[in-house]
Amino acid sequence: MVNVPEELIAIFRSARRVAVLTGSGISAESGVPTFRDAQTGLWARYRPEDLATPQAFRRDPRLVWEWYKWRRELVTKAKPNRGHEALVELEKYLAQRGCLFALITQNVDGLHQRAGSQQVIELHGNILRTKCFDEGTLVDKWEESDEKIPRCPQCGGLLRPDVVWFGENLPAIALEAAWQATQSCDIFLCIGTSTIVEPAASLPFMALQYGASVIEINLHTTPLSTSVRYVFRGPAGVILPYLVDCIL
Ligand code: BJW
Repeated sequence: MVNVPEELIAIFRSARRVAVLTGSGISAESGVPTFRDAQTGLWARYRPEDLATPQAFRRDPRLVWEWYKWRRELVTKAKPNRGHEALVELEKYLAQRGCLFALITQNVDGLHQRAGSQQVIELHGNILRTKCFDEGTLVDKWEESDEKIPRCPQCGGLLRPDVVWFGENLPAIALEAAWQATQSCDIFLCIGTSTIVEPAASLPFMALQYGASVIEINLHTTPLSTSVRYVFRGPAGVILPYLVDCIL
């Protein structure tokens, strides 16, 4: 089934710093929809400009709130899968050897943390956190209501999910940490992302420029595929556990 070259196993065993970038594909086997997959992706049914921009929220906050409420419930019920778990095993193995590990994720579902990953950098926020649309302050306690969109207890502004919409800057600290990990790693694993959405999409290319061995795990070809030496075609929930078993 999966052929893991001996040289790749050797690269992992001698690595000092490993960085991983994940996208929605790693959570697909937990039942969380991706964005751009034909048929099953969220953007096959909804238009990003209607739901995932600040302008969309200003135009129709109820529509956006309802959509995120549906997704929040879906994510809350989802469980981490074998792909998430394999990354926890990899992090433990590397920690035992004194290696640095960073798990950079574009996902907002928190499944890496729920699986047990420790060093998670969330580039696009977290759907389970809520913040004030006007001031950006995180709000812990608010009441869900069918009639009204919850409001900020401090300023009365509308609340929104703490995720990064198109046209918004990524959290500066997370992005800086992602660049740092990418530029200093020996191995960069790119898992379940279409590598289309910037600035995350540039990270594997940056890793290549800085001399890392870059590995892609994806069901399909992406703009990254032709640039990297190690490509594994298949579900992350199958490939990752196998790869990690070979390394351990
Ligand atoms: C499997 C699998 C299995 C399936 N196993 N694999 C430079 C050039 C052009 C445009 C821009 C640019 N710089 C910035 C932009 C604009 C924009 C952008 O990138 N647009 C592109 C669409 C072109 N970027 C932004 O606006 C970002 N902000 C920014 O850059 O600020 C500065 C700035 C502002 C304005 C102008 C210029 C600069 C913000 C981006 C925010 C992205 N937000 C979202 C929504 C998050 C909240 C929410 O969840 O609702 O983030 S969009 C969505 O896409 C989500 C994801 O994190 C992100 C990436 O998607 P991902 O994870 O890759 O999913 P898919 O569906 O695309 O791919 C899934 C993959 O998995 C596929 O390849 C499958 O084959 C695979 N797969 N099952 C393994 N079992």
